[in-house]
Amino acid sequence: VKVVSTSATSATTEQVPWFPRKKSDLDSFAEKVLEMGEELDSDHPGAKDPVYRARRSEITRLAKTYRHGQPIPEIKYAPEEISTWGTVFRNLTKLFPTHACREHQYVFPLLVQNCGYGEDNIPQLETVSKFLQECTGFTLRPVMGLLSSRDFLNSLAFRVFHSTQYIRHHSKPFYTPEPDVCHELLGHAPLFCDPDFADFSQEIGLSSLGASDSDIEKLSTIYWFTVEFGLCRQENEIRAYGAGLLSSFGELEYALTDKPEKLSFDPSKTSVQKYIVTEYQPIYFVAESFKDAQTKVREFAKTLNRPFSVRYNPYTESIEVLDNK
Ligand code: NLE
Ligand code: FE2
Repeated sequence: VKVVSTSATSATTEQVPWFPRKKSDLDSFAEKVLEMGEELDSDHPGAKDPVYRARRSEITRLAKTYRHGQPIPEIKYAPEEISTWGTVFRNLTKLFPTHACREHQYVFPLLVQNCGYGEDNIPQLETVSKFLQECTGFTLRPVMGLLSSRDFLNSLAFRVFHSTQYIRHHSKPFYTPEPDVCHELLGHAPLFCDPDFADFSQEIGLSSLGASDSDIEKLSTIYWFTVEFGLCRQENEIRAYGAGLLSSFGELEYALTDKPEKLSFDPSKTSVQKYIVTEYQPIYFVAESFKDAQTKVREFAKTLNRPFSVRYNPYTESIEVLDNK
């Protein structure tokens, strides 16, 4: 890990992991992807499909050279890609009225009206990013594949969300273990339009700046069980707000049945729960309300080990480090 001094004036020089201070610092993450970027694992449904592989590397190459401030490159999706999107879109929109949280249901029609969401069209990240920016100041940034948890969470501090632009393999439309454009646009984007959810996500990001490796692990586990796979109680029913559920018509349906275990969301327990990344989750955490989850995560973040606090300055798009905790 690179280390930096948190403060030039501080008498004791605190050594903490490097973290981005301004939005353009996120450019340094562009080439550091963990997996599923250009090479596909052998058990990936697209691994033995040379046409799919070539298409993936064409799209990920654009993400690799993307830099802060540039418009996100437009992708001309092929008919087969649009048909995969169509299958996902049709099946999910059937489930949303009974399975999605109310925030998602409120925003979804706005995305249809303003951003070209529809069965026959894969919206462009650039269009959606501009819309999000008007709603909550969140923007999207193209990415090749999975970033490290630290890099991924750090970018949330800037209200930047890393999004893939390629689509899942057509042979498994109902579920993919990795993010793809369906997951980003149908799962994540609607929630980032919600001001409370945006604050909540940025809060996790701010807590992750300069955090120890073990705190990063806790925060990314919380992220996993909320932003990715969170359930919540609304009008006495359980609904999904996690993007991993809202983009998988297989898992969305399964999650609200009696098959998985459902525990109450509690950051001190949730942050240490083990999870699998390649199958439907055996355990979900249910938040009493969206606001409640937000407050609990905020309280939990205060208990983490960090000798300073941070604040985001939206005018300069940079992080201010405060010596007090
Ligand atoms: N399982 C999700 C889907 O099929 O859309 C993607 C999850 C990414 C973390
Ligand atoms: Fe995700």
